Amino acid sequence: MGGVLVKRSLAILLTLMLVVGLFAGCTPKQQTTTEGGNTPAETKPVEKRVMRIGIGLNEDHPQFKGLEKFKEELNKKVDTIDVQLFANSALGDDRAMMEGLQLGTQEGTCPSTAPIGNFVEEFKVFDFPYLFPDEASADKVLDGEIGQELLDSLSAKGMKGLVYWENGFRNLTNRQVEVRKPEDMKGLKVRTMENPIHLAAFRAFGANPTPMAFGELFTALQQKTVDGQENPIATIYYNKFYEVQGYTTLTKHLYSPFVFMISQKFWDESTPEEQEAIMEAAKIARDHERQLNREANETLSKELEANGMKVIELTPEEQQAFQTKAQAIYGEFAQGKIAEYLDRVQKELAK
Ligand code: KDG
Repeated sequence: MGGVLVKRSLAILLTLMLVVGLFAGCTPKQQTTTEGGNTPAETKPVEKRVMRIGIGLNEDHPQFKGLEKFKEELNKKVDTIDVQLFANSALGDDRAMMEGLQLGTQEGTCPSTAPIGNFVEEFKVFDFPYLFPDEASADKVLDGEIGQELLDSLSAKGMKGLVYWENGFRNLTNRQVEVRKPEDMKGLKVRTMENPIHLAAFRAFGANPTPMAFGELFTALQQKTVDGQENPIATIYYNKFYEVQGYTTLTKHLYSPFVFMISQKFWDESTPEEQEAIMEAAKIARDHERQLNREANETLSKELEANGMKVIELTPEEQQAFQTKAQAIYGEFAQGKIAEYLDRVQKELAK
């Protein structure tokens, strides 16, 4: 009798061990690390959170290289975040991606500051043409107190502004006219970003501006829906605008910053160690991206010419004519909080 009981207990125990063993084998999200490539040395469950980051530019652009750097640096510091990168507006245009951050459908993006003004009004301070004379002045303001205050203001809108990267000084391209003075732009249909100050500036120059998502731009230029557009040299080159545009005029009418941002939700759900790692990686990537972008903007004019474009360098007097036209719109947009920020930026630059 006793023998039968012992046998039954043993059978139950064996069955239980088998079931537990089977389930353990099926447990998902297990990362097996092997030492020497032979036997599993350690089995530890790794809960990775996905961070999808989208941009409008393509994989060749310094902005994407910056994202790759961010991913590499973050991976060195933490193994709990799975960074996935999407170029070419695959997740939408700048505005849609910021809305994606708010809705939780994506975790990161890096828009130009121009469309951010539609979410936080004060960001429009960066849209005044000819505000920054050079990159060093922009760095000083963006990486200083004013830049930080503006980044912090994004949190209330569900976005965590990490740091500023660089898009750069924007220049005009068009299909048919050698533009040297504002009058040459008369009636030219120019695509701008979605921003009222940019639209007003191009109207003041004499053009006929129209806002459009970046993802639609190449086709619009190709199909002649618009005659021209404005972007930094790196974008003109890496997006092959020379295939559909004949002229680049180095108007340098606006320094365009990028804001590298993630959703506030992702940030809040991160541990202090992850937050520190995200911030450090974002800064290393910023320095890398700025360096690559500056090199590109310096050297790629020649490549545009090699690809058949005429690149027009303006004399200081010609440049001044654009600047004078742009100055006329300052009063209309420098109102309330934007005026306060503009005043602070100008004082900082004068120091
Ligand atoms: O990835 C950034 C782009 O989405 C966009 O900001 C580029 O300058 C740009 C433009 O003209 O739309």
